[in-house]
Amino acid sequence: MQLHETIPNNVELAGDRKLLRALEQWQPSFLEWWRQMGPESFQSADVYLRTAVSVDSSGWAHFDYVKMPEYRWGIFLATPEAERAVGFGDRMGQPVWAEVPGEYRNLLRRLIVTQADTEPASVEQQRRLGQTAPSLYDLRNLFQVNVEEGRHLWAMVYLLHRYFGRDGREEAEALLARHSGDPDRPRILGAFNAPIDDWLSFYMFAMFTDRDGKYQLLALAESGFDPLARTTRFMLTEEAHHMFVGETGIRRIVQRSCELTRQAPDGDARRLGGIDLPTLQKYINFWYSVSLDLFGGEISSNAAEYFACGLKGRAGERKYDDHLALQGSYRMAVPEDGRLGEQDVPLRNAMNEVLRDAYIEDNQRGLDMWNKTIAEHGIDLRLCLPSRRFNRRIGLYAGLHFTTQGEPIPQEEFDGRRDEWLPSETDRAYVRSLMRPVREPGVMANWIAAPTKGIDGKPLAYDYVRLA
Ligand code: BYC
Repeated sequence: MQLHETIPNNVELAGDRKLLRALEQWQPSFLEWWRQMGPESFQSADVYLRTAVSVDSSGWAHFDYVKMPEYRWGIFLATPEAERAVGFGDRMGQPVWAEVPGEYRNLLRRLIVTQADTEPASVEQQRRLGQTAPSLYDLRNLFQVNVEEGRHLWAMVYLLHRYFGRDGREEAEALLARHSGDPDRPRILGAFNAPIDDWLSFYMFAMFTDRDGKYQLLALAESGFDPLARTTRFMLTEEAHHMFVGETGIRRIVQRSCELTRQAPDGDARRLGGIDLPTLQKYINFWYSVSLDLFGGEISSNAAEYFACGLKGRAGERKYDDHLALQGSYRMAVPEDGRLGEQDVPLRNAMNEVLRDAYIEDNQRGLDMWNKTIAEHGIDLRLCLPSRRFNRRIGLYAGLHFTTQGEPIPQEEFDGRRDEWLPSETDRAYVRSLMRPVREPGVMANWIAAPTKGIDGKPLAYDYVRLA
């Protein structure tokens, strides 16, 4: 079968011989990468997966059993908007670009490569998790997320091959040559080099890191480079499921943790094999802070340039009144000699921070849901998001030390209290010790509650993964 028949697409692949040839050359490398770096041990299992076969409402969620290497990684762009114009920045009101404007070629390539790099990175980070899935339902969700990240890689590689010529082809190869955590050729952004070797980290990643993905994609969905805007718009429909997996995964752990806390004679869920709420808080502190780093520096001339050129906007640009952002400023806390002062930063240079604000607000909604579950069990503790200054590696607060409340403290104090705030080796070892596979349909590991319903209207006790 020819590539354009196996790759469902709405980009007229069959009629574009040059593109078809380029993708036909890249596909074997991709499949080789998937076999080497994708989910370990489950390549021949039949997985009940959702595949997008078109962008309309009947085609974007087609469910069936599929072996992962045979997944149909489609290339889809959202339906074009007639007479779309650049919605922000110095080119505001001009027609959007159907091809890459020569003067923005490098900037655009960099944005697309950074986005693209995260997709295979996450598959690499999660490759061993299948061995310890807490249920068949969760195992299937992991694989759904993995194949969709693979599809997102295809989406970005399509843009590189179609619009960036030889440079694009080289970048597409390089995407398969960098690897998460590789000391010589690591992935580009920090959080994508952190190992994910337990399911608590996986749900945290899907909650906090995938949500960075949502906000970066929302910002790119505003792009004046129309193929990028349309590609990311369609990716967002899939991203929602990844965050659902994270948010509900943690909610289920919280629920089980509360049940076990109530049952344990001394109120410690660990005694009954659960994950206690204080440990959950530490994992939140870690994954939230590394995900905040993914938005880049608070003050960024790169972000100002992306905005000025109409390449990357704000999430939901339409809800703002001023799309030029030349007048306003953003007041932020800036460290000065061990204290925090305030600085007014020109709005365009604060675009990373504006996007981070929208992200933080969205996370808080998820925490409110988890806290509702805790309150329903009559437990006083509440989970919270630490300060945006806590544990940062990128931007104004990098290299400095703050409490989870955001107060500056000396390094010695931080080092002394580190294990109070972030998962200690003992915490990690404990969480890892709980990771044992459960493969009987409908049964859950002891440390996580059952979800409220199955997938695609199927019962919970369904064979979501048929092991070969
Ligand atoms: N780690 O001006 P600055 C997703 C670099 S997740 C390492 O502060 P800028 C997904 C930066 O490259 C979404 N380096 O920020 C989720 C620059 O380097 P150079 C991914 C970092 O440029 C789960 C320097 O520091 N999408 O989709 O505005 C599963 C100064 O940068 C980091 C995107 O990222 C970091 N955390 O960068 C699967 C969208 N942060 O050039 C998928 C595309 C910054 O000076 N990328 N640096 O050497 C962008 O929009 C921007 O590049 C950034 C911010 C958001 C990364």
